[in-house]
Parts: sequence; structure tokens; C-alpha cells
Amino acid sequence: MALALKDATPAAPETIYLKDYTPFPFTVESVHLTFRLEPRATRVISRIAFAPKGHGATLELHGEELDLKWARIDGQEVTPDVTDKGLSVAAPDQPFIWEAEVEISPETNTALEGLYMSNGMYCTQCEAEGFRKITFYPDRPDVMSVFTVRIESDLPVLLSNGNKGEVAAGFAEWHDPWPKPAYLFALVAGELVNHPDRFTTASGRDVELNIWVRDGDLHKCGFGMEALKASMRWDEEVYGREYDLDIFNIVAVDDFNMGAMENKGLNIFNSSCVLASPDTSTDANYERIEAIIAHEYFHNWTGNRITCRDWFQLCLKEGLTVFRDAQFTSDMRSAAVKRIDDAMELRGRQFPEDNGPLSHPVRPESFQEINNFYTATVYEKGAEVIAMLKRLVGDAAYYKALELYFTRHDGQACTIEDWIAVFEESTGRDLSQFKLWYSQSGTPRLSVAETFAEGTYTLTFTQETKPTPGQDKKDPKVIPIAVGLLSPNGDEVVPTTLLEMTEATQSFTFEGLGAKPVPSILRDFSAPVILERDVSPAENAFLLAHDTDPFARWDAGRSLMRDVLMSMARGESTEDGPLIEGIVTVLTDRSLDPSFRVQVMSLPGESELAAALFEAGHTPDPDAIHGACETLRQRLAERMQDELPRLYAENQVSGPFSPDAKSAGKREMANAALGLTTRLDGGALAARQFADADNMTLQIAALSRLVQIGKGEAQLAAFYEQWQDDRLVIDKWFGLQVGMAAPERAVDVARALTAHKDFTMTNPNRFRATLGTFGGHHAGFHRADGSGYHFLADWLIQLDAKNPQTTARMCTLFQTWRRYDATRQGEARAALERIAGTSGLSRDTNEMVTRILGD
Ligand code: B3K
Ligand code: ZN
Repeated sequence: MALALKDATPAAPETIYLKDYTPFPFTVESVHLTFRLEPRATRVISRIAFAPKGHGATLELHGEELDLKWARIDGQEVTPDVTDKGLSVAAPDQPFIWEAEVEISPETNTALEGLYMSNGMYCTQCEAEGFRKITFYPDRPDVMSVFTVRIESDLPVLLSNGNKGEVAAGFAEWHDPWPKPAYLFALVAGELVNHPDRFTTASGRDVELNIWVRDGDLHKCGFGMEALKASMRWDEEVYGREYDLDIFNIVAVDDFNMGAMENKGLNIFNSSCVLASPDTSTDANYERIEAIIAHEYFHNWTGNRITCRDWFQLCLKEGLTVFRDAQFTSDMRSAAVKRIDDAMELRGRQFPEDNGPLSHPVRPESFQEINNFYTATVYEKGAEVIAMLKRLVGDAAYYKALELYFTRHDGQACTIEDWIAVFEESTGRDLSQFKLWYSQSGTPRLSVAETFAEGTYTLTFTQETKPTPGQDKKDPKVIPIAVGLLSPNGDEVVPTTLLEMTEATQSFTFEGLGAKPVPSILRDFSAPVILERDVSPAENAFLLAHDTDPFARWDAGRSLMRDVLMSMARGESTEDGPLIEGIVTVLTDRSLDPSFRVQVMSLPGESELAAALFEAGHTPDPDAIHGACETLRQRLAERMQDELPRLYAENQVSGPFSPDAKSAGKREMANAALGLTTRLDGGALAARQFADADNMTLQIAALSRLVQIGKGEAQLAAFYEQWQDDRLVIDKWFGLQVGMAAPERAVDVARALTAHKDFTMTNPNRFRATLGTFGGHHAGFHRADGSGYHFLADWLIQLDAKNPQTTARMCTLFQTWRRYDATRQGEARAALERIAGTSGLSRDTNEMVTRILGD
């Protein structure tokens, strides 16, 4: 009986702790790998030179789903103890050679981790712990080594990391001179064609560049290549970082769990994040592609040359690289628009995470499955922490510290302590309190009181961070608060000043003022905090009209809008006049960047409004929130009726398509005007734009507007007909139908699409376009009867058996379930418990649903 019970109960998942870190007891001097590629029986032969650091250590190697054929130490056959996690074997006390041959099956690998196949092409994804599905190895980032790889296959293109070695019919050899952890290993083999180019580095190294794609996609590579060269130049000019190999390859892959991967010298991209053409890609796609190419390229220094000691230090490479790609985008496009986009992203994705059941520090202290920690907190809040550090120490000190970081730690696997030490040493500042940003989870809330007497204005701030799972007590953090003061007639009397808050409550005074000023607080979003300040509609309207800081100006409009929408959603009678007039003034101010004007008129997400209502002590009603947003848009459209044709006409872009920021901004404005017009003209203008469109930005905007008002049947069919052979466009076709569905229809629309012949569970892009878009449809997913929750849960249960990583990530759509009423909560809990109770559930998904349920 006891035995039967034991068999029926799966082993409790193991939790890994930061505090338990121990170094690997061997160094790895070199790694030689030979791959004999076969779809279901690939042989991997490894030859690894180990050197023990001490005496008597057992060699323990990771390995999962590997069929070990033989193993030798110094030429002698050995019989290691093999488990489902790896192997162990007695090791000599002197340097020795480990050799092994394993068999793996790339074709049946639907998890898309390790070596797998996508449309007949072999490719890999090793970060975080996928290399152990390729061969037995110490698969941890602090074990760095030099790799030589031989690929044997009849496929025409055989790629791996580093520089090219011997290539002949049937094989290719690659050698990567830079020591790297196994998670940066990559291999690609297939019938690929390349878009070639060259780049000469600042010191004169001639680098061969290639973007490898399937035949038929070659015309979609030009933009990505330009973005790559711009990134290479930017990193030289801004950070003094040069590329360090003779070749840099990018490969586009259709089946990929995330956006892209920075493997040394061989970046692998989700095809949606690299391929672009005017007729198939929107301006937003172009901007995203440019940013992701830059991000992966920048990892070459921040991630690859200097890597992480362990996965708890993930923000060391990700936070810094996100920060660097944001700097790049600001330089390439509009810094103000980028800052606002980032603030929206943080509030929309990271704040809910930071303040919900999945809350964790920027540097987590424990995990079960590391893939679950590639989060908005590690990435985006991690980048904000660096932005604050730069603000606090100043630009010159920041770049000086970075220089020290690169010289001191090149070739090493580092920690946040190493990173902080570099700043402390180069600036002389004590950063121990600042470091709390890495260890304390939750979003600080900043409340503000003001007094004015005899020309002296005092701002008193109080910071508070609510308890988060596993962390009840919070200490005050260092918060850089950028403030400016405006006079009552709208002149700036105190320009942007950085206040450095370190106490729980702290006052700052400004003297010599003629009248009580209007404060503009948290300019440029100087810290990732929630500002809790009761501002009258009149004051927000004043700031929206006069603030000199674009972020603060936009944010004043946002607050005004949030307040109006919240009271509308609660059925209160609402005065929206100042808001609408404020928006109209900005929208029609031709001296402003069109993109910025569109940002000012765009509404907060419905989920963000639900969060705001919940924070204010109300139970959010998704339908009422949706209704409030629709009503406000309708009122804006009616108020703008006379202006819209002009706004639309003056933002038409003529000539050949160019995705530059200026042209994109005009198209964005024209599409915004189209959106409002569609509420008034029954879709006439949208139908015309759809018929005339010569690029995807215009075509898909027109189609979306039509579908949104319940029309567009013919256009949807025509669009499908036109693009049925282009997977990336068909992803858009799936996504827009779900995204634009009326709340009461969203489940049915999504369900019908999952029965479409082009729907597939095995392609993450298609799955996300359909089910991910559905989970993001606030009023559709949170339907009162719970059908949204159960529909998504059904699909996640199915997907988990094939692809745990993507399933676990999509479970986050449930993270806000406790905000809603008891009926919804009951249904969400039931759906989550069904997932949790699925037999054979992956460790990935199990960890996520357990945390989300939280009890
Ligand atoms: N480093 C990869 C992400 C890997 C995710 C593994 N689950 C892409 C990036 O951040 O650049
Ligand atoms: Zn990254």
C-alpha cells in the first residue's frame, strides 16, 4: 500500500536557492562536439577536457532525455550512474578527457528546448538549461569553455558559434575562441539562403554578416541587416564595445518559444522578430525588430563576454541589456515617445506582477524552474534600476563605471555584487541602500504633501511598499524623484531637479518663489514607483497644457483620463469636459510630434483600469470598464468630428514606404484619426483605406476598425486570400479577430479560430496570436460566467504536454484573478485548479499555477 501511494504521488518539485550556490569543482579546458544529424536519431559525440580544482571530486554532469551509448574517461570505458537529471562518475584527481556519445530525437522535440526541428531545419535553444538535452555537461552559466563543433549532415547550410573552420560536402567545423557557458551554444542546419553584408569595426576588423532565412523570405531581411549594422556602430560609439569574431550570423526560425536568443556569433530569432517588409509588417513590427536585433547584439558584451554566475543573477545581463536597447531606440527614434512607451509597459505588465501573487525581486532568491523568471520584473524593472543608478551618479560616472565593469570582468561569470562594487569604487558612493532594489519585491508607493508659506514651497514624500509573497517587511529605498515647478501662469520657475529620497518620509524645500507653484513630479518617470497624489482635474489639465517634460505632460493627461474612466466605470456622473478639451488641444497642436499626440489620446488598458479600481477599494467590473472606454472614445470622436478629416489628410505619407520614426508617427496619427472616424461614418473611410492600402500598417489598421464595428467580413476573407501563404501575416489575421471581438463574442470567436485549418498548437506564434490575444482581451477573458477562464485552461492543459515553457508563461494571464468578484474568482480558481490537477503536469506550469493560486 505504502509503495502504491509513493508511486502515485509525484516527487515534490525541488526548489533551488541563491544562498546554496557552490562553484563547480572542475574547470572545463575545452569542448569538442560532433553532431551526426538525423531527425529521430541524432548522435552527439562529446570530448571534454576537465581539470579538477581540488581532490576527490565526483564528476556530476547534467543530462536529460539523453540515450547514453558509451562513455570514456581518458580512453577507458566507464559506467556512470545515470538518473533522469544527469550522471555521476568517479573522476581522476588530474586533468582528464571525458568522452561520450548520446542519441537524441530533434524531430519529436515539441518543447522547442535543446536541439529541435522547425520546418525541416535543425535549430537549438539552450538558455536557460536546454544544453543538458543535447549532451551530458555541467550546464550552468559559471562553467565557461572554448567550443569546437563539427556538424555532419547533407543539408547545405551548417552553422554553429564562432568562426568558420573547415567546410566541405557533408560537414562543417566551427571554432569559438571566446570561452562561453553552454547556454550560449547554438547549432543550425537546413536549406537556408542568406542576405549577406559586411561591417568594419572601429579598429578595422572586417566582419561577415548574414541573415539566414528560408527561400522566399530573402526580401524581408534588408531592414534587419540595417538595424544590425546600426547596433554595431552604436555600441562602439556609446559604450566603446566592438564585435569580436570574423562572422555574425542571424537565423530566422518559425517555431520559437520567445523573441530571440543571443547565442555567441549565431543569434537565433523568432521569424516574427527579424523578418520585415512594407506590405507584411507594421511600423510597430519594424520598431520592435530594430530593438530586438539591438538587444541580442548588445548581449555580446553584456551577457556573453561578461555572463552570470548563476541564474539568480539573470538581471545582470537582462536588465542591463534592456536598458542599453532602450537607449539605442531613444537615439534612433524619439526619446520622449520611447520613455512613455516604457512607462506604459511597466505599468501594464510589471506593476501587476510586482503587486500580485507572482511578485519576486529583480534578483529572485529561489525558483523551481528558471524559465519562469524571464519576467517583466527581471527585464523591465531590472532596466529601470539601472536607469535610476545612472540618474543618481550622473552620465559621466555611469560610463566610467561601465568601462571598469568591462575591463575588470571580461571573460567572467558575475553577480550583482560585482556590478554594484564597480559603481561604488568608481563613484565613491555607498550603494548598500540602493541595492535593496535588487532584493525587495513590490512597487513602492509614493504619497506627496505640499505646503507653501512666504516664498518657500515644501514637498513631503512618504514611501511605502506593501508586503509581497514571502516578504512582509520592507525598508525605505533610495528613490530618485525628478521634480520641476511651474508658476500659476504656466512658466517653469524651477527646472528639473533630482531629489534623492532615502527616508520613509522626507521633505524637500524650494525657496524664493513668488507664488505657490504647480509641481511636476516624477519627470521622465525617474523611478518605477506608483505616485499616489490627489490631483484635481484642473491641475492635471494645467500640466497637460503646460508641462515642459513630455513624460510628465503625458502622465498628467493619463491621470485625468484614468480618473474620468474610473468614475464612469462606477456609474458616477462624470465631468469629462476638461479631459476632452485637453486632448483636443494636444491632438491639434501641430508643433508636437504626431506619435506623442497619439500617446496623449490613447486610453489606459482595461486591465490597468481594473487594477486602479481594485487599488482604490472597488471591485472592477470588466464590462463596465469596457463600456466606459467605448463611451469616452465615442465622445472624443464626436467632439473631434470637424477636425478629423484634416488630421487624417495631413498625416498621409506619400512616396515609397519608409519605416522611419517620422513617417511611422504620421501613419500612427492618421490611423488614430481613422479609429475615431470609424465611430462616426459606419466604416466608410476604413473600407476605403483597406482597399487603397499599399502597406500593412494601413491595411491592418483599416481591417481592425471594420472588424471592431462588426463589419469587415468581406475584407477579412480578402485579407486571408491575399496572405494565406505568409505565416506571420496570418498570425495577425488570427490575432485581430480575437482582439477586436466584442466582449460577449470573444470566447466564441477564439474557439472558432482554434478549429480553423491553419490553427496549430505546435507553433507558439500561432498559439499566442489566438489564445494569448484572447487572454489579453480583458472583458472577453474575464467574462462573468467564467467561460473565458475555462476555455483558456482547456488549451493550456493540452499545450503543457507538448510545450511546458510557453504554457507556463501564458499562465500569467490568470495572475490578476483575485481582483474580481466572488463568482469570477470561483470560476478562475476552478480553472486554475483543473490545470494544477492535470496528471503529468510540467514542473514549469506546476510552479506557475501554484504561485498564482497562492494558497
Ligand atoms: N536571453 C534570451 C531569453 C532566453 C529565455 C529562456 N527561457 C533572449 C533575450 O533576453 O535576449
Ligand atoms: Zn536579453
